[in-house]
Amino acid sequence: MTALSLLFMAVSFALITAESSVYFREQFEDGDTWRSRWVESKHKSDYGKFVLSAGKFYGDAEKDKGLQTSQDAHFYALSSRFADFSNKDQPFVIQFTVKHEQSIDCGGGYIKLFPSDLKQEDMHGDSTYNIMFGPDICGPGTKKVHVIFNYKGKNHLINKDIRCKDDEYTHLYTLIVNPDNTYEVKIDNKKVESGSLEEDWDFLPPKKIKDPEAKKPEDWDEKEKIDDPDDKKPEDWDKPENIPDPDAKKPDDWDDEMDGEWEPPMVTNPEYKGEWKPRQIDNPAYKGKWVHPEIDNPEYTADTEIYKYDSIGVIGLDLWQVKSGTIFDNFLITNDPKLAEEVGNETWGATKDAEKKMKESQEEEERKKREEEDKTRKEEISTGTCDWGTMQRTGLMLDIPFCCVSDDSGRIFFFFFVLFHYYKPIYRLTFFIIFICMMSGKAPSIFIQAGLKGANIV
Ligand SMILES: [Ca+2]
Repeated sequence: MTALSLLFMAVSFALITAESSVYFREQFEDGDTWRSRWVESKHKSDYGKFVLSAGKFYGDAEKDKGLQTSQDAHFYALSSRFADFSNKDQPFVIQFTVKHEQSIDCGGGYIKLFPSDLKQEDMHGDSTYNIMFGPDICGPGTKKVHVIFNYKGKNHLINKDIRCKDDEYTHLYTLIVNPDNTYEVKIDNKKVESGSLEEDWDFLPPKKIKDPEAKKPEDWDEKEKIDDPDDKKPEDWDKPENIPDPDAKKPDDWDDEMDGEWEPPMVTNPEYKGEWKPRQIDNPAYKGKWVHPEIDNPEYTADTEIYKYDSIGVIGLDLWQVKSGTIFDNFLITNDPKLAEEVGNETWGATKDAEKKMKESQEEEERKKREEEDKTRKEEISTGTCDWGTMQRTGLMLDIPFCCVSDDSGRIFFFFFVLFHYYKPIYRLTFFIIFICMMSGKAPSIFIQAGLKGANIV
C-alpha cells in the first residue's frame, strides 16, 4: 500500500466521521400534531393513552412537554417511523429523557428500536426489535438500565448491572454503539458504563473451553499436608475422660442396705488428653491444584460486526406501568455522539435546574399549607369550635365529644352526663352528641343546654 493510498484512506475516513446525520428527532413542540407522527398499536384494544404534558412541575411549560402515560395499570404501545437506515461502519446514538414524576413503583421507562418492516398498528411485546434501551423500575429490587440487543434472532441482556435514576426528575439516557464493537451508556450526559459488546453480552460462545479430553491423572496428589509417618502415639496417652472423684467420701449416714452400694461421683480426669492426632508435615508428593487445560472452542466464530443492524426504522414505547405519569421527551437518533451531547445539554440541561426549583417550591408551599391546617385544627379544638370538618378530621367517635366539650365546665358536665346515662346503649349517646355538635357548631354552652334537654330525650 502506497503512502498516497494511505493518505486517501485517512482523508475519506475523516470525511465519513465528519458527516453527521440525524435520523430521528422528536421534542413535541407543535401541540397535538405529534399524533400524526406516532401510531398507536391496535394489537390489544385496551392500551393506555399517552397525553401531551409537561407534568406537575417543569423547567419550561412548553419545551418540557412530552408524552405522558395517563392510565394506571396499563400496557402502552406507541411508535414512530423514520427513514430506514443501517448503522454499518458508523457510530450510532439513541437518546431520550424520562421523568417519573409520579414516583414510580413499577413500570418501564425504555424505548425499543425496530427494523423498518415492523407493522406499527400491530406492535406488541413480542414484536422483533433490534435494541431495547432505558430504565426499568419494579419495587426496590429492580432499578436498572436495560441494554438489550437482538443478535441473530435472539435477545441478549447486558451482563453488567447499570443502576437507573429513581427520583421524580427528568433524566437523560444515552446509548452509543460504535463500529469497533464497543459501547457507552450515559445518564445525564455522564458515562455510567462502557466496554466491549463481546465481553459484556453473551452474543458469542466463549473463545476457550475446558479440554473435554483432559483428565486429572489418578496419581495427581492435591494434598498440601500429610500426617507425619514418624510421629507415634505416646504409650501413656490413653486415659479415661472421667474418673471417680478421689476427694469424695462416703457419707457417715449412708446405709448400704437402704441406699445401695456407695459409689463416688465421677469428675473430669485432668490427665485426659483427647484423641491423639499425628503431627502434620508438608506433603513431599504435592503437585499443586490441578488446572483443567483449555482449548479453542470449535463453536466460536469471531464476529467483527456484532454492533451492526441492516435496518433501523421505527422507535417504539412498548411498556407496562402500574402507576402512570412518566413523561418521555427529547428523542434523538444520530450517528454523532458529540451532537447528542450538545442536544442533551440544550434540552434536558437547559431546563433541569428550573424543574428542580419548581418542584422544591411546590413542596415548600405544601409544607406551609399543611402546617397552617394543623395550626387551625389545634385552634379549633382548643376553642371548642365543632364544625363537621373538624369532626371528619378528628375521625374517631370518641374525639367528637371532646372536640365539642373543651372547657372545664363542659368536660365535667360530659363526665356526669356519661355517668348518668352509663346504662343506656352507647350508640344513642354518641349519635345524640354528634347531632348536638352539628346543630350547635359551637360548644360548650350550647352543648350543655342542649345536653340537658337531650338528657330528657334519652
Ligand atoms: Ca419537549
